[in-house]
Amino acid sequence: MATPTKTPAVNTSATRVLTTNKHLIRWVEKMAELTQPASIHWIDGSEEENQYLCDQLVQAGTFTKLNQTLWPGCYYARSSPNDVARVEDRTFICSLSKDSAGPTNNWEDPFVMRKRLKALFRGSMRGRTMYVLAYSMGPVGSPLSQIGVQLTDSAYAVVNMRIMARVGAPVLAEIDKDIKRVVPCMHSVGAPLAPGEEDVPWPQNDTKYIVHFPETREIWSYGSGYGGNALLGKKCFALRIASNIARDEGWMAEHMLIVGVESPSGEKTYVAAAFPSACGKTNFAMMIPPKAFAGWKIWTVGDDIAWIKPDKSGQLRAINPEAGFFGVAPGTSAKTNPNAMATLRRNTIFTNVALTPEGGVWWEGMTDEPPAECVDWRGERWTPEIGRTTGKPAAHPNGRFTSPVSQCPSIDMEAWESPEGVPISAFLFGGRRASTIPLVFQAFNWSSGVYIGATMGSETTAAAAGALGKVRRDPMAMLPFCGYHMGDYFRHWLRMQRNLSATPRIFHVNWFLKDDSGHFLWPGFSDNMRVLMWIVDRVRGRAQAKETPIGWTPHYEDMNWQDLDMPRERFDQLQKVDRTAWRQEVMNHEELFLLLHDHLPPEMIYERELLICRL
Ligand code: TSX
Ligand code: MN
Repeated sequence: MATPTKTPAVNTSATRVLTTNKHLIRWVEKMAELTQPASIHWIDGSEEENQYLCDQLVQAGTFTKLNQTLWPGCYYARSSPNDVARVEDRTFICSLSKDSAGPTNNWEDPFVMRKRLKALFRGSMRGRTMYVLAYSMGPVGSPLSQIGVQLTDSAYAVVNMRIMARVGAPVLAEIDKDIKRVVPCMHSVGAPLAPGEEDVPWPQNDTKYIVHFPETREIWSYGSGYGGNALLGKKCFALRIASNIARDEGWMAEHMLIVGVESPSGEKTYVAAAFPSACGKTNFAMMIPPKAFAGWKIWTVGDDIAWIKPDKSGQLRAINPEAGFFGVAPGTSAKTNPNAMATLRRNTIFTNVALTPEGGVWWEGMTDEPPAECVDWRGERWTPEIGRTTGKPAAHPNGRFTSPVSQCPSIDMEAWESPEGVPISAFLFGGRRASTIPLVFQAFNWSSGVYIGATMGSETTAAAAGALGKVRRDPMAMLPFCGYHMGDYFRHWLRMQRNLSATPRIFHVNWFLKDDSGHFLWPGFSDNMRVLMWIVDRVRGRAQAKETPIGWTPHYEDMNWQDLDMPRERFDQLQKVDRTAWRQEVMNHEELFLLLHDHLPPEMIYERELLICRL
């Protein structure tokens, strides 16, 4: 199955200090004194070093090398069943005052938390190597980029971070220039090894803490080796800490994908979009237009996070701070997302999916036919029959692939690493809503658009989450990721307009409307291009629109229906604004506003009143 691994070469970079920055060296020494690692390894980011770490992970049983003919450069990992997702109830924003964290974040007094963390981290790396991982979120040297240094006892975190961010020597060189503040990130899986004690494939601790200190710009993560808990550049830095930096410095750290829409004449329009989870964000970011759109192209810049800043002329420009995709595997297929499937064919780390007998991977939705037999994400034998009788999936629903952005066929080669970022012409908000919210509508102006983003929500799909089909508000898809009070976050959005010469147009989309018998009204996927084209035409001042109480909506005639059976009646149903349903909708907005009332900008109240009047 897996090809035998070579004995790792001597790890020459271990214990070699790769910086001249005295503050960094002193901090690393201090943290080593606290956590007591057996050795320290400064990550240089080289190919040889990565191979050495992957070999180590194979030896430790964390990684299985996949069949290198079918899956070149790919590895497979299974986590502990107790460490499969972000832990929101263990995630803290430790600002000096509870008030600045807001009611939607967990808060603890920073002095109390620091004491607790010190106790947890004391000796937590015993018997392990502490890796010093310098990383840049955004292209190295870009004025929009930020630097972090993660100290971690997880080689799994290091090799994943090497895909997700720019790491090692070039970043250390940037640190040595001493021009940018560095965000210190402490990470321990919390599983020290006694002398002679044998390691487990997935070390972790049942006690978990994901802690952010917004004022001192620090991250401390304990007990988990998984995804957003352990790859600290992603949700912890690029969203929770960066949202604080962005508010202070007048830019935006958003949970948004970025795509470029190219017309047949070569005109490129960039849009950024925020969707809650389970809305197909990565699919949208890599969308292939239908045949009817000959000459149109979607270029991927990012699938998860956007850092957006006004340039000197007052135009918003965005970068993708990441260098990889950490995508949900189940549901990803040649049908739903061919570009993702092409991206993950090589140099990819798969976590918590199923392992096939030929040394490949599989997950629910990848193919119509499941493999006759495989090993599931728990390491147990799985057959379609076992799946049917036990109801257990082969892959964990949150199973992931970690793949380099550069391997995506739709990657915007010209622009995705441009240090100045791409110009943003439109913001899209979206949600999964079976009724009430039309396929697409455009906000009247910036503040009504902020209101639309602030009140967006999605219907829950997971029966396990309780109330199936209940709308859960997720403002700008930032509820779990805003590192400060959500009310202040809306205020920051409203304030941003003052520094802009041309404000991006704001739209809301909903691919998930259903008819009375529960069938989807909109085909979705590639056909979303039809909506995107109207959006681009609106931005460019080319398309007409109809005024409704909630915003501007497309005329049937202004959309391209070639190769799609879309009767006018069906379109009317997709674009219907039901005043009765909307009055109920606005009532539900109040619930969120009451929660945030003491920091809610008055504009949000005014926008709600205006909407009620129009309804
Ligand atoms: O990702 C999705 N997108 C965005 C694609 C660019 N999904 C997948 C679910 C989210 C994880 C969608 N599902 C989309 C969508 O636009 N739309 C739907 C709903 C849907 C599902 C199946 C069909 C149609 C719509 N199938 C047929 O019509 C045959
Ligand atoms: Mn995300």
